[in-house]
Amino acid sequence: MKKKALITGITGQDGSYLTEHLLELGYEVHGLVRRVALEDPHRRFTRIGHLLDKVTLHPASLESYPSIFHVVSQHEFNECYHLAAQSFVAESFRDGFSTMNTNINGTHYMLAALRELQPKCRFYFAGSSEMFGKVRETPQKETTPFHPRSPYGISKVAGFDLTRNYREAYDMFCVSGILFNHEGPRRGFEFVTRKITSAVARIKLGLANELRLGNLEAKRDWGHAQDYVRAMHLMLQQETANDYVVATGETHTVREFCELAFGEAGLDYNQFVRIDDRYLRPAEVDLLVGDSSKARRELGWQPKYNFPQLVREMVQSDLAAQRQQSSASSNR
Ligand code: NDP
Ligand code: GDR
Repeated sequence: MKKKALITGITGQDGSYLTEHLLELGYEVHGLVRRVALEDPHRRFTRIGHLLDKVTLHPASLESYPSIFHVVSQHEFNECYHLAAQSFVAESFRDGFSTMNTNINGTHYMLAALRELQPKCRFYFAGSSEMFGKVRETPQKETTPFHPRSPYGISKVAGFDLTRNYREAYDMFCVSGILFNHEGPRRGFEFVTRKITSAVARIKLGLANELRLGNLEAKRDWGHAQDYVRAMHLMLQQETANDYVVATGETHTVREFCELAFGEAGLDYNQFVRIDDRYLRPAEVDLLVGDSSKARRELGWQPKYNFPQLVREMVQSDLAAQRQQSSASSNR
């Protein structure tokens, strides 16, 4: 019997890589998507366009319990990966209310529907290193206290607590991955890594002459999303439910990312990067670096990509895409 997985946030970066991974493992994959996405597939399904004939999509809204309940009542799922969220930290400062609503209530609705209809379904919650925020120790591990610094971080702490509470109160297999930043060519353009690599491509091809950024000294532990979705799957294959930090253990500044990314295209970032206060955050997370030894020991997980490989892949992918776009528009 094929295992059935339900992925919320299947149209996002992680959802698309996780779908590929689960299909390779022989899973039947279902995705929960917004109804508007089904109505506008060319724009909304850019990351899963190549997978559409291999997955089953269900329209639902994270803001509506009945719509989630309906999807969960349609099939018997073995595993549920709850990845959908308003995931952009800066946006959560602009609209903390909708971030909280989507991220906290959406998670609660998923858990409540599973408890009611399929308590045996294993549940993965997409926790985040943003929960550590103003870090109390370095590196951060599963036992490090949380101190979130944004509405987004607060919403993820609430999701983490809900997940743990369903595990303890109802004996359900519910786990949280505490994942540090993970990137790749499918990363959204608003996040700093993709903002940098897409700008490098435009600058290299003479389509732009500067890149405006905020805090260049923030330090992040950046891994590759393809490596991180493997850890999500492994967490749901364990005998007992447990939470795990997933990280590379290396930290780099945004400045270092710029230096490497511009360097990959033969450019000097100093000539193009400008500081713009609009991109500074009211409260910043200065330093993140994770200790993932528990995941490495218990899950047998380790990343395949290192930092320079990640940056190179993102820059080369954006250069190729930009060249293709430029030649397509010059042929018109
Ligand atoms: P993305 O922003 O790429 O994807 C977010 C997904 O959530 C999209 O599929 C989006 O759908 C969906 N979504 C957002 N709001 C709603 C809503 N109201 N109703 C239904 N669906 C919604 O995020 P990532 O793939 O990078 O991250 C996946 C998860 O992991 C998120 O929960 C994120 O917070 C968390 N995380 C990510 C990390 C990272 O570095 N990438 C690190 C740690 C945690 P649509 O396409 O329709 O907008
Ligand atoms: P983050 O990712 O907030 O860590 O959340 P992001 O790439 O947005 O920011 C990383 C760091 O870069 C600094 N920065 C800028 N960021 C953006 N977006 N744009 C800029 O112009 C800019 N200039 C400097 C930021 O201040 C920050 O310090 C990501 C998301 O994927 C979350 O969903 C996830 O939970 C965490 O990673 C782990």
